[in-house]
Amino acid sequence: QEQPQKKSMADYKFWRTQPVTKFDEKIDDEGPIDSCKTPDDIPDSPYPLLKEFEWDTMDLSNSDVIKEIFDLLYANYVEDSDSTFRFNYPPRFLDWALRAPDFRPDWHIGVRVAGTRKLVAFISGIPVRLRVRNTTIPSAEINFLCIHKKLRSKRLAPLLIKEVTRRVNKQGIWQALYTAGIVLPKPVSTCRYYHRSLNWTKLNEVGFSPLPPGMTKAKMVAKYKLPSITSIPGLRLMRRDDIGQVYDLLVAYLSKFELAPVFDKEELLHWLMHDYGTESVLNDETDKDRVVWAYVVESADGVITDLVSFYTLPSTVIGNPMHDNLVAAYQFYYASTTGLALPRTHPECTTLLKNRLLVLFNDALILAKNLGFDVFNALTLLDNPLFLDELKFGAGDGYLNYYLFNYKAFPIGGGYREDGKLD
Ligand code: NHW
Repeated sequence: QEQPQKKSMADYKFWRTQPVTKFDEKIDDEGPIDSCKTPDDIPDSPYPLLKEFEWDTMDLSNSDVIKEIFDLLYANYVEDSDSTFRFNYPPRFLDWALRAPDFRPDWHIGVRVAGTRKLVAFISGIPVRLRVRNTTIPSAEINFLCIHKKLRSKRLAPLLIKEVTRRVNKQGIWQALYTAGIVLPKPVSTCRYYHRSLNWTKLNEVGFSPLPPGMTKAKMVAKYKLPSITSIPGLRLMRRDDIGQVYDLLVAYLSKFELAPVFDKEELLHWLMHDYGTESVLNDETDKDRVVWAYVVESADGVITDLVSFYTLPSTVIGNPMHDNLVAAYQFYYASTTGLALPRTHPECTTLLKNRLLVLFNDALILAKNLGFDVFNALTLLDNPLFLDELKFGAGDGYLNYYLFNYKAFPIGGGYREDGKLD
């Protein structure tokens, strides 16, 4: 299935006024779109809202406030095209995603009904540094834009976007990264979702995986069967004191790619471990509230050679008599020393790395299956095209478009698109 046909710029009444790349724009050089401003050029007070609404800064250190955001997203956030599934971000996930190191409370923006204080819209930003090829750009990552279903199509989204832009600009930050399933002007990169069944029977019962013609249910279950124990010696849950080696490994691996975040060790520890392994939160792999799992491969002499991680994202199953929840593991950061010393174009590099990733991700699938996940999701990014097909991932209906705000850049391709394996 193709992405919906792009509209022309004229159709985007809001986006055509913003500093984003136009669909037909020819890019001659990479860099900011808008002329340089300073925080003093930016208004001090929020954009006016209709009088029945008011802005609120959401204090996520308060569990009641997280619960309010959870409730808004639970009923109103992203659904698939035929409204069978809706993302269901658990409160602990929101804590992890939004209270990252150096987060700014005023970038967690709510809109409330003035009289009742009911939360009806939300948008968030967190600070990130992005590397686009050789340039590192201080940016915001914008996510969780959500408007209550009853307030849709009233042009509230542009106001939320302008307000978060104002607050980010006030900090002297002029660029942002965001992703969306829909096509807006203009993606810098597009990835396709791939899904690997772990519990085919349940996926079939909720309507996610239809029975292909000529197959039986038993054959489908057999197709996706996995061993119960992992195969790589030295594979274990990451510990906080692994961060030095994991950091060096991931930086070296990500340096091959054109678009990547630039973390410091504290940020990386947050993204891979959240607060696991601290005194207050033990490192229990099976903790039912855990949001991120990171594993490393440690060789006999104590060297970490590989990293693999995934996070949990349950979806509500809408109107199904048998199941109300589908739990997906989403592939997250990974890295391997295999092939790193060779130039990336070297044919042996690809073969070695492919063989390693096949084993590493087969083990990741086993871990996720044993933790009770129903499906393992991945995008066509990093080196994924080397192993997705062989590990029985299937192409999904969804795409994820990556956007840069106020930065024009040449298109960024997938890891191994030239293999012709994508799409
Ligand atoms: S993508 C997930 C977005 N959320 C959902 O899909 C949840 C369910 N849907 C809703 O809540 C991940 C509403 O439908 C939303 C739109 C709120 C989506 N991104 O108010 P109106 C993110 O969170 C444009 C950007 O009438 P609505 C990333 C649309 O094209 N723009 O619509 C967020 C139109 O503009 P146009 C989107 O349905 C990134 C206008 O909104 C969009 O009631 C944000 C219509 O507004 C989307 N996902 O509410 C950008 N969906 O030009 C950050 C629709 O076409 C930019 N629109 O007339 C960077 C800012 C920071 C810069 C710092 C330097």
